Parts: sequence; C-alpha cells; structure tokens
Amino acid sequence: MPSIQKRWLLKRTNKDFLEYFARELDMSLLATQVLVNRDIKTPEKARDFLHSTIDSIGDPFGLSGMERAVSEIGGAVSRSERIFISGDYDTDGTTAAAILTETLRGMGASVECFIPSRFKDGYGFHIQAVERARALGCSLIVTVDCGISSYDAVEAARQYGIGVIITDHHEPYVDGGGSQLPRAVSIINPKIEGDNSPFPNLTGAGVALMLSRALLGRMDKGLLDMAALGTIADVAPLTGENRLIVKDGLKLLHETRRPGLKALIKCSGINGRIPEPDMLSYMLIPKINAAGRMDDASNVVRLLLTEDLNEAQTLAEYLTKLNQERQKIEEEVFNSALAKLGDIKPQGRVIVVADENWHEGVIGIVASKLVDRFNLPSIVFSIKDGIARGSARSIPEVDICKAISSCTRHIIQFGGHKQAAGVKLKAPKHTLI
Ligand SMILES: [Mn+2]
Repeated sequence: MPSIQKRWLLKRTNKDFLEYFARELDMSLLATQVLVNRDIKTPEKARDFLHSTIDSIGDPFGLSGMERAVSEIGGAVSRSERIFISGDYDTDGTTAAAILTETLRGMGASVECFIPSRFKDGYGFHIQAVERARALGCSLIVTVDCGISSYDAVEAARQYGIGVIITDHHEPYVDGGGSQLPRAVSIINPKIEGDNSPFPNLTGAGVALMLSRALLGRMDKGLLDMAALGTIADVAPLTGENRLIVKDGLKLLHETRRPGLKALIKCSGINGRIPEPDMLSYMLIPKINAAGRMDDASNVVRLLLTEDLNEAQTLAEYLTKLNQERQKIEEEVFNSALAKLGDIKPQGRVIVVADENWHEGVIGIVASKLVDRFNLPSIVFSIKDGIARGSARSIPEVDICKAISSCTRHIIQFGGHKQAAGVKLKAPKHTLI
C-alpha cells in the first residue's frame, strides 16, 4: 500500500496530466477522464478515437482468403453464373446475408439467398443448403456467419462441382471430432489461425461488409445500418472496427432508407432519435431474432431488402407479433426449467436441463437467464425424435465451446463461441433427465 504521500503524488500527477491533456484536446476534465479510462493517453490517439469515421477502417484485403474470394466471385459474376448465399437465422446471419445479397445484385449478379430453418435444417451451413444450391443451378456458394465447422457440407458441394467460399467469425472448432477445416475454395474468418487482419472482432455481418467493400472497391455506406444491427446483436466488443461500423450505422439507422427497418423501428417505439446500442438490443433486435426462433427467418431478409411499403409494414407487424409469442413461451420454458432444478441450489460447475416439450426457439435465451440467475455455465436441451438440441451459455471464466469440444464422441454436431454454443446429441429414451 503506497504511503499517504505517495498516493497523494499519484493523484497529483494524474491531475496534472489530466489538466494538461484536457488543455491539449480543448475538452472538459470529465470527458478527458473518460478517454484516459479507455487507455487513450496521447493527443494522437484521442483525435483518432474522436474523429475517426468508417473511412478510416482498415484494408479488407488484410483478411486472409479475401483476394481469392473476390476473384472467384468476380469470375462467377462475369460469367453470369448463379451465386447461392447461405446465411443463418439470427440477426447477424440475416443482416450478413442481406449485405452480400444487395452487394452482388448491385454488381448485376444472379443471387439466391438462403436462410436455414432452425426447425428443419438447424444452425449453419448444411447439406440441405448444398442440395438446394444444386437444384437452383448455382455454381458457387458463399456462406455468411457460418460454415467454418461444415466440413461435410463442403465435401458434398465439391462432389457436385460447386465451389464454396466460407465467410464466418465463429471459432474454428470442427464437427464430430475431426481436425480439418472445410476444404473450401477460400475461407475468410478473422478467428482462424494465421489471419493477421486488424479486425479480430468482426461479426458475420462485419465480415460480409468487408467482403462487399473488397468486391466493390469502396465502402457502400448504405449497408452500415444492417452491419451495425448484426454487430450489436452478436454483442461484439464495440471497439476498433466495430465501433466505427456502429457509430455510422446508428446514424444511418435513424434515417434509414429501408422501408422494412423504418416500419420495424416504428413498431418498436424508438422513433425520433438516434438509437443507442442498448435500445436496439431490447427493442429492435429481439423482433428480428423472433423470426428465426418461431418461424422462418428468410422473412427478415425480405424485410431488410424490400422496396415495397406494404410488404414492409406487413412483415414488421408479423415480426412484432412473433416476438410477443416468443416472450410468452420463453417465460413458460424458463419457469419449467427452474421447477426442474427445484430446490437444488446448483452448486456444481455447470447446469444441464432437458425436456421434450420445450420450444427449441427459446432454449438459448433460457440458458442465458439461467447463467444470470446462478452464475454457472448452462446448457438447455430440447429433445425431439431421439435428438437433443442444446443451447449453451457461459460465464467469462469458462470457454464453453472448448468444454464441449472435449466430448465430441457423444456429439453429432456443435459450434459457437467461447460464451455461447449450440450442440446436438443423440438422446435415446432412457437417457431423458
Ligand atoms: Mn454471428
């Protein structure tokens, strides 16, 4: 413990520095203190932080795999080949898909945009998507916000002579205990080994934005509203590149030209001011996520891309209604999970609960609520037809994806992040908890 004099000196130095720094920046002491708290302690860094815009974001070709992806996509567009975009059903996955769809259509490409169904296809990129791409005569598949653990689906595409470009941001753990990344034409994922890009925290929508920027040779700022939504929805750290995306994206969202987002913002009651990330997380993003949780998330891509005011209004009302249903079911499942835990005050290291009647669309949120309540990593399974689909959420101390990857022999499929993962297991009747 420093002596009183020393502590005084520390404070004193700090105060002198603050005053000097505030004078340099021509800012109040309070605002300067906020910068210092963020470890911004030189005038250059401060100016960078305060005045940087989306134009100062780094070079998209810094992402490994970008060059090859751009040349393959460029080739397919110039040969008028059909391109299949395979996304995911949450906000990040649907905004990523819409970003790439709009970009490629703008380049004159013929594009099919596919969003899997949570109930029919499950999370991510699967053989069903490959079959559909083939049936539609597509020669190239580009995944967004998924694909990094889809070794088998990429093999199936190769068999059909369809090239796959994977763009993702999930941890590169692989299916079924294998040790190989998918044999794709190109993989863009800031999390894979050897990627030295300056964008480690991009989400699926952020990676899609970078691909768009590389394809167009410029940033299409009209995409930033969607990129900001994906970034906030995936709770990515709002620093560096993500902060720039969100900063400009929120302004754009406020005055969005997209009829669908406009209608949805109106339904959410956040009209009239530039929204803050928290407001979006509570008021807008749950409505977007509700589509994939309760029904069919390709409606979200339609909402994001439609130019038709009536369709926009109908879709916005539909999402709002689905979200109300979701809230009701979520509460029921949460209470049922609590009842199952009963009086056992969980003292172990992890909570695992399962039921045959739980709605699959809400198990992720219920797992989050269990983590909040008990401060333990939690996995919630919904069992149907001998298959247990689980959603795992964790506390900062536990890398849940790694934990699950250490028991791959029991697992049909899994994927995710350090704090959130999805997992699929065989569930013979007698194992029901
Ligand atoms: Mn994502």
